[in-house]
Amino acid sequence: MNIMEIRKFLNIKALVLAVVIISLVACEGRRDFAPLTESGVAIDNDVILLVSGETIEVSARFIPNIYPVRDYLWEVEDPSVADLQMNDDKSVSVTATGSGETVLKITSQDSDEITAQSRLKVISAAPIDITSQAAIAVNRENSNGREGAEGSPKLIDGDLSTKYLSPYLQPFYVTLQFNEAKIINIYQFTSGNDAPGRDPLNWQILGSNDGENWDVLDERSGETFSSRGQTREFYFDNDASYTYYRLDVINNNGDGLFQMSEWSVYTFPED
Ligand SMILES: [Ca+2]
Repeated sequence: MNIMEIRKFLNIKALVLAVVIISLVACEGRRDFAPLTESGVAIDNDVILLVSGETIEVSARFIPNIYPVRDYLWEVEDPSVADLQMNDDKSVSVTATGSGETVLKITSQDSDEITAQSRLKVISAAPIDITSQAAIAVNRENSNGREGAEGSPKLIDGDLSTKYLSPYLQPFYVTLQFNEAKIINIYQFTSGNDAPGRDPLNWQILGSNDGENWDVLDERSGETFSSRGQTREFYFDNDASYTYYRLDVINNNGDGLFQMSEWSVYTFPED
């Protein structure tokens, strides 16, 4: 390198340095937006139901939907009901230990206002299927009659491969009657083997002790089944016992027929 070349090199270095300094200053001046952090958190389940001894993973959803920047703490109000194990991805593993009801809560450690909670209900043993104790009645029977291959008793025969099929016209309801009043807390629906348009879409579950006066116990809308023969479970709050439970199918999924393979109902064990 001769002297001219060295001078040229030094000048270039000075020029590069100047550009870098100017750029940094300019950037600093432009940085008038806050870095993106979560402004909210949500838990999708309103109620989480567990049998004592079970573990499930619960994830929070952050708003906006970014990888969370803040630190979070998961807690249960009553630690005798469940143990928590926090995971690196900010989810939590919840292990039911006792029984009863408590609140599961996630809170940002930077801000008390960024918080969400779910009810956590723990039952001491598995729910009990009492479907076989019920008699079924419908207001729309299969065209081949109650005892036909797709008559209404096929809805509660415990066999997922048989179904109840009938014309769908409003009003449309199916009633289960028990010999003595029962408290039902959970039900399952199993979709039919074909034609998703015949599935229930919007419905209510009602309870009665005289078959005339009904209390609405659960209401669902826009529920769909992602596959044929799929069993979906629904939990609802109920402390009252009823001899009649009724399913009102407010809308099916658009077909002129209704079908479902199974409707089963469950009660909680006595603690
Ligand atoms: Ca069946």
